[in-house]
Amino acid sequence: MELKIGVIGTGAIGQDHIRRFTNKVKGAKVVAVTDIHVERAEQIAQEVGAKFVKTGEELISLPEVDAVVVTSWDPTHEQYVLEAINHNKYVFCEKPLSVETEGCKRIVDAEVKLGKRLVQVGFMRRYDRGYMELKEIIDSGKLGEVLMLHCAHRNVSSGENYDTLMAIVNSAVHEIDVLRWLLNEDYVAAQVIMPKKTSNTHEKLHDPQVLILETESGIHIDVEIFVNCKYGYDIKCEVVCEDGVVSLSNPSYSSIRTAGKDFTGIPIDWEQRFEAAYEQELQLWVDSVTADEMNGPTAWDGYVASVTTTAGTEARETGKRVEIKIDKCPDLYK
Ligand code: NAI
Ligand code: ISE
Repeated sequence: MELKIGVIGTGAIGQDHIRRFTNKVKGAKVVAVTDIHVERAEQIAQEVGAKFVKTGEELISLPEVDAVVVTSWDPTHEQYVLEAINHNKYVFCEKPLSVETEGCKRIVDAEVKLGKRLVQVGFMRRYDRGYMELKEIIDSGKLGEVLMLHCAHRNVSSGENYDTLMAIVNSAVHEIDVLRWLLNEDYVAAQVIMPKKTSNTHEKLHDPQVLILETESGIHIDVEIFVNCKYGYDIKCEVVCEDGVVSLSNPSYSSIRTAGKDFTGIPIDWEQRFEAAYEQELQLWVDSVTADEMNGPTAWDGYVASVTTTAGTEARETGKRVEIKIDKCPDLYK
């Protein structure tokens, strides 16, 4: 039996996910879509044999929709996730879970009240082969204790609407989630350093930035966020341990040697870099919904990410080290 999915938001990643559900993921079918950009959504609905409906609320209430995917703009996520929980339906929500920490908390509280996990947040890096290999090596203990992580999140360029706030809230949020998962530890403090600003940016964006995080056991993490690096989409993570160093592998691209030089391809954007991870993320989500047991990034992970990005923002604004205070984790998420 196929899982019948309704998608809210048929923009860039919404279309990508619909394509994955239609062509790659097994055991699922998109049966309904909605977007405030009606014409495009109607066309996409027609292409995949789905129904177009006018609102997210209507889509969630359709009896034929078994599970919901939220890929609309950030400020709309919370309302649709809460609505899906009200309808007792599984919901996959792209990051962020909510634009407010209090909003993430409302979602956590709704799940706790229901006594069941229905929400998965789109932190796809946990499904990337490179990060999974890092986790396996760290967990094996063969390199001893982890001491430091040096990371980079570089994008080719950012649009005019991408501002200083977004470097941490929109981009580094992926490192914030995946590194916590990798280390199996929460963060206790954040700091932000603002290096010399590139001339390839605009007035509203200070680029690059460096986010520094400390974990419960004292591990130091630095994340360079440089969203106008010009040359490619480059994600780095070097884990320094007591008995060795392990670095994140990237998907392999063929290299061309010519005229005394060696050229190796690199991805140009996150869709290319994490294509396999997105596919695996959605396949495992469909499998877990079908099995009636969630096992991906939870609403609690969405809440912790939000607390951390908020602390990062305060650290940037004040120039100070800001403590990260996370509520007690409810049993539902342990
Ligand atoms: P987009 O702007 O291309 O698409 C968003 C779509 O949502 C638009 O078509 C817009 O008309 C629609 N929309 C807005 N409000 C709506 C509402 N109330 N009901 C129905 N549709 C509505 O943006 P993009 O890049 O596709 O991002 C969507 C979400 O996915 C964002 O929250 C973003 O943070 C997240 N994202 C996650 C990525 C990841 O790597 N996991 C990568 C890119 C985006
Ligand atoms: C974007 O919103 C994403 O989620 C991408 O994964 C990230 O790499 C990029 O920096 C963000 O702007």
